[in-house]
Amino acid sequence: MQRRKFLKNSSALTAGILTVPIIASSETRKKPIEPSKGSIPIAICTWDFGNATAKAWEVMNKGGNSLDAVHQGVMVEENNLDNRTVGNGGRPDRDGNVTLDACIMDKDANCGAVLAIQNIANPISVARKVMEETPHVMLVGKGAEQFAYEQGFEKQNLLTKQSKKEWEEWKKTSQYKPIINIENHDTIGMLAIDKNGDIAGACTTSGMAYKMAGRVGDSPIIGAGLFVDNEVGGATATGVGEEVVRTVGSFLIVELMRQGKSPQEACEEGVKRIIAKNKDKQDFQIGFIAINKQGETGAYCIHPGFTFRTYTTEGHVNNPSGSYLKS
Ligand code: SD4
Repeated sequence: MQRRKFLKNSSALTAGILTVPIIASSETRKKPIEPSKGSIPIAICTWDFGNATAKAWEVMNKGGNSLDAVHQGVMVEENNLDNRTVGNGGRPDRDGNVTLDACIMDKDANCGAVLAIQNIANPISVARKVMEETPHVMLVGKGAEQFAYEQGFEKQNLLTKQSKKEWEEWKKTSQYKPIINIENHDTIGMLAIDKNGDIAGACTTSGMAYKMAGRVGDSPIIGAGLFVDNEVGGATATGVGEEVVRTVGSFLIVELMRQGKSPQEACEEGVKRIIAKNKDKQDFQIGFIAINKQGETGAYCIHPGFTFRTYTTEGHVNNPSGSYLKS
């Protein structure tokens, strides 16, 4: 598909009006953009979740801030029943329960998270309520669910027919084996910078398919699955969460950017730290994306196949990430 070109209109930008393509391009770049050109405003997310970045862009185009953009952006995938790795329709744990993890962080380091919440289709909205309506950062399990009902969220059965059928099939062998890029995991992590230059991030997932009951990965853990520092930038992760938690991956990447690394260099270093702790075992995928205050982006993963979406005034593109292993 022909790449759409969008001219930057600086007067429109100052007036808060962005040039937005009506239809999102589904172009996939051939090569990672490296080093990326800075561009503000911007929305980026893990994997090819173009409808989510399009939503985030639309929100900012209507004058919304980066927090609203990432919130509403990732909700698109939470509501997508065909996405069996996020939100409603997500794959269950090994007991057949869909348990969801999500977190959100704003420009002032306010943050909220829900861990292993059940029966609520939009955990990111509950995470935002935790951030805005409670003195806490994290609510887990039954407590998170109870809080959601108090806030007016509806109880919903999140196990779709298709997910149930697949889970019943899985039970015949009960083999717990993440398949690289195929995935039984495809978390959406999103970062955005609005026209004021403020950064926010959100991350939401159903976690590893057929995980042990009660298992939580990196995605709702501030610093691991997501981190934002409005002075520096933001980072978010996808893949086998245990490995991201062990290196506090997203915080590490933001700190590396604070020390002067580009988003690309910082993501590469983040992956290398994980590799260094797994010298004999590389049969798992991790992907990081990052953004700095100038709107430059970076991404890196272990195995080829990870992509990330960027939406700027230049266009809406699915970008292949560079990878530590080459095949
Ligand atoms: C987890 N990091 O629960 C998540 C899964 C994931 O792409 O990222 N999938 O460990």
